[in-house]
Amino acid sequence: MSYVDEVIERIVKENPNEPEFHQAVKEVLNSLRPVVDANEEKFRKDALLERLTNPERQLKFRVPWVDDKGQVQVNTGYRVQYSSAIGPYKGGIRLHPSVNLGIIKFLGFEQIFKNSLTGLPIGGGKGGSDFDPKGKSDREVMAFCQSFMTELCKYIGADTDVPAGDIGTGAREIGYMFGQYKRIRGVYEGVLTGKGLSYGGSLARKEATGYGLLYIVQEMLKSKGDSLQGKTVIVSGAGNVATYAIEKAYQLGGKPVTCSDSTGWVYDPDGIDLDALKEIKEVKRARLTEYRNYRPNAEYHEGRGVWTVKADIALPCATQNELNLEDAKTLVANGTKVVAEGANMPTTQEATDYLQENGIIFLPGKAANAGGVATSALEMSQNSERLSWSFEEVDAKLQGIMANIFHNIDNAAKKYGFEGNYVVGANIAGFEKVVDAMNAQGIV
Ligand code: NDP
Ligand code: 2IT
Repeated sequence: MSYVDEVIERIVKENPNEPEFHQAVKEVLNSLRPVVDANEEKFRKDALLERLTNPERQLKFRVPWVDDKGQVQVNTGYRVQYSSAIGPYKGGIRLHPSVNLGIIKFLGFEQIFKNSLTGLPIGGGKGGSDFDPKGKSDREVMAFCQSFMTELCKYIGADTDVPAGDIGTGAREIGYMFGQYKRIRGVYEGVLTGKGLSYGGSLARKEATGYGLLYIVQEMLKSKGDSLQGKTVIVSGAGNVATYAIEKAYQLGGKPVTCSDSTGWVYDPDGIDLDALKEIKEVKRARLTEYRNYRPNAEYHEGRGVWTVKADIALPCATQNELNLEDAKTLVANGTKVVAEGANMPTTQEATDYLQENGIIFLPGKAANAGGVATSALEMSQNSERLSWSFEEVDAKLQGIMANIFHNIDNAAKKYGFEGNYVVGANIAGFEKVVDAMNAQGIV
């Protein structure tokens, strides 16, 4: 049996009931075959893939807090410190009822390669909790965040592990967590990114993931003599990534016509009303059902259905496995040309295969959504030098980083004979730097 198959089999056996983790490991290791097969003897002897796929450390802890009725609630907190081969652990904190260890491991594993692709010195990690911020008062969210950080603060720091936002964790949650870290540890340092601008945050971090997604799509189109001008874009999600993907799609001449949340989706043939979306989601924290109060001509549908709308470009920006084989068939039948992942692993493996087999250009999340974490690393740099850069400066760096990522994954795919396969290109390009650092640092 090949080394890759052996390690995949072992991962599945040793980590039962973690399907998303298996999915992420299989996707990465399967595309690393050309590199691993060429170095099989050395990699096997060094147990390189076992070390790569086993987190350096996994933390799981109790998070008790008191709700507004005086009832004590108990959630579970996680932080998986996956790989510090190329820098301090770096990755977001997800707050969603679906969070479990397998979800955090899949996200942490992806993060290793994504962070490597940014070209910046950041290792891979991820954290979260099954806490659901939806419908909670500000005081309840603060109570949870303070309790979560009271435990987590023992294990993180500006030079060791730097968490950030993800699903359910935005500026409000980062603020409460930062305050508690500072109070307990007594240090004012860049231990979290995505901070507010008044206490060490970076301009353009809020926009960075969505903007970066459109920058890489633009760079890819440019390489084919095309552009976003006049392109219809379908977007899922209505959170941080989706909102700023929609904003940048407009700025680059595209027309985004959909968005969605976990209850339903909107099709606005005139183009999504960005101000309405921001007011509904960022200010009111409300449901998309409200969208028709702003735009009576738009359609609102319960359930899922964004991928049924005919468009040139599809941007899944909500959550894992939200675009399945049926959706992929619909996209192909509708003549969609590009799928670029704003979310982490939003496309199932079967759907990814179908899209690629049918000539759709597919940009995987670890490349396409890397603009967020890249800008987090820029926030760390600003915190270290105790300076703040202008929006234009950060945005220009972000554009450069996304263009570089595109060319790196494009070149890696070509080098190994998989031209145009950006899944293979991203996994190999991300892996090469990590493996080089691992080899240099000995058996650790
Ligand atoms: P937000 O919490 O801001 O928004 C998430 C959006 O997705 C919401 O509209 C939410 O709807 C929807 N959603 C979440 N879970 C589900 C679900 N199970 N079913 C249907 N809809 C769902 O998160 P972000 O925008 O920050 O994150 C979106 C994706 O992008 C995630 O995969 C995240 O890991 C990834 N990502 C985020 C980065 C960042 O910088 N924030 C960076 C790189 C990747 P509802 O509100 O109804 O739950
Ligand atoms: O998935 C991701 O890259 C993020 N949620 C952002 C991580 C970060 O450290 O900014």
